Amino acid sequence: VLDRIAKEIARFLQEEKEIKLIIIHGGGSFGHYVVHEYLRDKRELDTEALVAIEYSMLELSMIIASHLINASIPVSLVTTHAIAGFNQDNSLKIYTEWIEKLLENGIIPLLYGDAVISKNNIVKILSGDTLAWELAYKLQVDKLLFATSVDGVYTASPDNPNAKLLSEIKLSEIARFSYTTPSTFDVTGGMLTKLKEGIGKIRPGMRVYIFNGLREEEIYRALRDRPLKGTVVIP
Ligand code: IP8
Repeated sequence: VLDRIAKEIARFLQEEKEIKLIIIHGGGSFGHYVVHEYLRDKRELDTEALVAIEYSMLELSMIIASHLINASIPVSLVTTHAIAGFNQDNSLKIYTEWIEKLLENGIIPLLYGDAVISKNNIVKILSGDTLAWELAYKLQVDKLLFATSVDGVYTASPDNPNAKLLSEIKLSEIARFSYTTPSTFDVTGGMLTKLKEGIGKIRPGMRVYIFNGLREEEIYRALRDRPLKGTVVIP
């Protein structure tokens, strides 16, 4: 899957040489499981957990970076915990200066959801989704793409046979969605986080799509603004 995704991104970049792109990935089968184990055994995330989670996420990111680099995508792996953390009031602080420098030089920053330290010395999990919305807001991007393992946002859990795929969703209306995540191991809240974190961060005119990255060509099509299926997110 990673090789196919890398090829789709590489194809788009070949066609759009001037485009500025940031890639962010989530915890997948790495970070979430480590967090889950620490919370199960110790009920809290301590410094030992921080070290283990950060290391596990870095391992995943190295794997992802290697697939992207093999497809000739000029990626610079930016360790999230070194440039981001939470303020005392729970707002997110990201040092974006070097990300912007990379973009200016045609390099694609690769970041990821991570364990970070907050101003009040608490270890916290920063979801890749939260990071994506914050960066999109700070850097005033015109497009934000969420490649997931389902076709988009449904009216209920996609496992539910009555669930309907929404072609569009207004962030102001998400309160009526009750499901959170199809997996007990997803410690950051799945689809609802992707949407909730956009409140106050989405700008009018910004194109935001949630679509299925497991479907062949869909990432390429989304980069081209025409995913086959999916949900368009609007304010
Ligand atoms: O999968 C979570 O990132 P996400 C990262 O984007 C960790 O929510 C460390 C579980």
